[in-house]
Amino acid sequence: MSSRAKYIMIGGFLGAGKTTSVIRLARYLSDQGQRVGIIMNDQGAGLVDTALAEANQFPTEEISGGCFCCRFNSLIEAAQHLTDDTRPDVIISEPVGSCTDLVATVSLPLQQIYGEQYDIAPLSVVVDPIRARRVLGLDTGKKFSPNVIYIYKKQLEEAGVIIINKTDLVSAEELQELSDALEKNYPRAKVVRVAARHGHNLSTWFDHVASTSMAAAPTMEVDYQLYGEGEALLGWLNVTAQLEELDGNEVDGNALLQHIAAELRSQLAAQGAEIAHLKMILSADPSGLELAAINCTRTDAQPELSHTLADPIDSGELLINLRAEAAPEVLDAAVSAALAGLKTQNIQSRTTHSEHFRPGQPVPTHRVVV
Ligand SMILES: Nc1nc2c(ncn2[C@@H]2O[C@H](COP(=O)(O)OP(=O)(O)O)[C@@H](O)[C@H]2O)c(=O)[nH]1
Ligand SMILES: [Mg+2]
Repeated sequence: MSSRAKYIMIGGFLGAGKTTSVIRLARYLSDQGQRVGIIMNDQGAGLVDTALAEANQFPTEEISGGCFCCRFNSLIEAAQHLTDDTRPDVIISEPVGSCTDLVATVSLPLQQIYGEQYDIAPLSVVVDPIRARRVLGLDTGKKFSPNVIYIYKKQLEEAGVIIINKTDLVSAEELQELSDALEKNYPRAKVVRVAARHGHNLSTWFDHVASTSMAAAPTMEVDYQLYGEGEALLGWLNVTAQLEELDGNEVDGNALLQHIAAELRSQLAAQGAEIAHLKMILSADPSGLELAAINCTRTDAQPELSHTLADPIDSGELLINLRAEAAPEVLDAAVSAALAGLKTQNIQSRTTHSEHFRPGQPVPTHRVVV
């Protein structure tokens, strides 16, 4: 085996299934005896994804407060930390779901500057089939604004592999139609179909990225003004709160998460805000190993628990990451109201971290033009 670490980046829009896939791939490769490290990236701090990767006990670094492309040196430092700690054979990274131009600003600079240390895999771009069908005009339904869709399509354009995830959510005909449209519009990419959460059909994709290096291709054109405007339409919110049942009675943490998600969803729907990804974790203990997690990836989708707590709790830490097409203040108001409303259930919420913002204009550290 080469002494270079493999660098595998799994991109795709918010909510597509990147984190689920990153954790699946980490497990797949570590079962084959490879040492794996993970790098998570987000615009804010306090990440549900990092907590999930750590709960799976993989060495994980988090780059927060900006994306890989704009914080390239932080990415190198994170990779170096992993190398110092565990000498991984493979580094799997998840970029921010509203980022594009990753080949020119991350993969190629890594290859050109650090090519002796890293072997760069083709860029994977994961899509949710319901979202992708709407974006490609195969279905009607609530969509993002054109500038956000510009980013979505740019993500597809630079993909080496397009992964249609969540195949369990659409019919065989819908899947075929989407797959045909993707192959026609993005002929450079290999298109695969998986259900990451269920572990279906992952090995073709995983073996491909683990064994192949990124192919040379002309740099994609990107209008950074449109891209920046698209990102700025998305509001981001991260909140951490300590929850406590005031009489010390135990409550069902899974039902509590579902209640908070339903409240948030109905408030955002009333504001016409399209949810890109709402994810929340309720941890029962400081180790972060016992947790419940819930996700909602469209305003018209039901929130779903992906991890559940086995036992009732009398207190816990709630982590909320919300990304939606709405002003950040709208997200903050919805979350504040949902948390204050817990009083009716005799639950006190004390916020310990709170930030809401729009991502700033992307200014990549490097941009390699081929
Ligand atoms: N139905 C279904 N849901 C999935 C599948 N893979 C992931 N999800 C769900 O999609 C949501 C978003 O997943 P996540 O990995 O956090 O997406 P990310 O934002 O791209 O990192 C979570 O609720 C996942 O459980 C799948 O194969 N089928
Ligand atoms: Mg994620």
